[in-house]
Amino acid sequence: MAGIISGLEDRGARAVDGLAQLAARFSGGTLRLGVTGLRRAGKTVFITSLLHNLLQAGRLPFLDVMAQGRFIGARLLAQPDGAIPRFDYENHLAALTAASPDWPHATRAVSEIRVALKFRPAGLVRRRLGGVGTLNLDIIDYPGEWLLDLPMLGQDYATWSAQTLSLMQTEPRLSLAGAFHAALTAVDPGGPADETAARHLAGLYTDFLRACRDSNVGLSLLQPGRFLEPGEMEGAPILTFCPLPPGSAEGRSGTLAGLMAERFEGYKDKVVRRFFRDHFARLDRQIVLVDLLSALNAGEPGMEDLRRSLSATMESFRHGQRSWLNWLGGARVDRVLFAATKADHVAAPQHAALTRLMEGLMEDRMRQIRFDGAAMKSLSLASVKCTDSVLTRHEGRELACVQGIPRGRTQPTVIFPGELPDSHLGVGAAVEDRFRFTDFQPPPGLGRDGRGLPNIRLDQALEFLIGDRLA
Ligand SMILES: Nc1nc2c(ncn2[C@@H]2O[C@H](COP(=O)(O)OP(=O)(O)OP(=O)(O)O)[C@@H](O)[C@H]2O)c(=O)[nH]1
Ligand SMILES: [Mg+2]
Repeated sequence: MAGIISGLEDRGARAVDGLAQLAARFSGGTLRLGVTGLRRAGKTVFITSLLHNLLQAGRLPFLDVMAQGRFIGARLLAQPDGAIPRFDYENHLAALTAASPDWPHATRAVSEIRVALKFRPAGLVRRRLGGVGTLNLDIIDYPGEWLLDLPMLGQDYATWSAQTLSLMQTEPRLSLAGAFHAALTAVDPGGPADETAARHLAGLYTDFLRACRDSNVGLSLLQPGRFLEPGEMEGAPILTFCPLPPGSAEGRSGTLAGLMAERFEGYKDKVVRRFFRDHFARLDRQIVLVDLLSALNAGEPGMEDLRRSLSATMESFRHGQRSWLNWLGGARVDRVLFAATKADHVAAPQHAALTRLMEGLMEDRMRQIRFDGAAMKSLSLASVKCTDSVLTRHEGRELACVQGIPRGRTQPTVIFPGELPDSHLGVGAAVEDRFRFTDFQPPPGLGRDGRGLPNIRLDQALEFLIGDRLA
């Protein structure tokens, strides 16, 4: 009898165990978080601060799992894809927390990281079952330049050439494209497919893209991204093309335009499609980091360039509700967070205006995402808070300023960056006297208090992005 009872107990315990595991898996599992942002948008700093705050159970007061005391801890695990380098969390953190702190370098290749989050589920039933949930969060970092290749997937060579050359007819691109335009007038797209000519033109076009990137005029839309950050493709023939005036020659092989068109298609197929398939096709959640303030420094053309680049890029992602049917056709992103980054560049009373400005700029794209059925939210955040908001008086008026150490300096300075406009429309081209959004150094002593890196609204971002999976 005793044997039967213990056997029953055993089975009962196993069943409870199984249920607990199931319940835990239900609220945990694996989540791929897509961090989408153009170059310098703040991806690497965001990922580093997010990991640090999770690993230290740090400054995330409004993340429910923390606020409710259910968070057990976080650990870095081996990433699922052993063929990709691991995100260099330790070195990025070391740069930020060094005696003379600095920002991580611009990213030059893809990397990946997995962090496991352990927590006690919130529901009474699941708690009674004694389950502990584990959520594996997978995140990819990559050079922002590569993101802008995604819109090329929907274009053929003639369309891409026409769009690119038309953009190059207006300032500020026109002045930067002098040498390339001069060389174009001397070539015949219908002439023979001469490798030397192709190399020469592609070289001049790459110089033009570099000049755009290095200029201070807020040019975001620079394609193809691998021309600027070739990664492992440095010197590959597939990178030897450029836009040519569209005609009929691109359809004829043996012509210069035909050669360029073949390489364009090869680039799409071997580089862009592969990048998308390997890293973006299976995202569950997405945060879009928007560096609005740098664009605003460049006036209305800078804002328009940012809008155009981000909107085109966002078209590549599949947004919508999850359903069993979706699983057959590949995952959909069911939550999208638009985040205006570097909010610490402006004083706290301006944060709502910063968010509104981003919402205005991305209005069409946001409407589309909502229509597709994904949940959406927008906010402004700082992954690493480098300033304090201070009020000063100037000519009898109170001004909301920020105090921090401007890049390249050593002493804290009070700066009035300017008041944000209500709309991106009508900002005008000459904004030098209105806005001065300065870059700041990371403050000294970061991480020394053993808590997470100081930030603005990282907890709210995380609550929206993964909070439901930690419930
Ligand atoms: N003040 C402040 N500056 C930030 C913050 N996040 C990023 N920055 C600034 O923005 C720069 C770019 O940030 P990254 O995280 O390297 O940007 P990224 O998107 O990874 O850029 P790529 O690697 O070039 O694609 C940094 O060097 C900082 O100057 C922030 O939270 N606060
Ligand atoms: Mg980076």
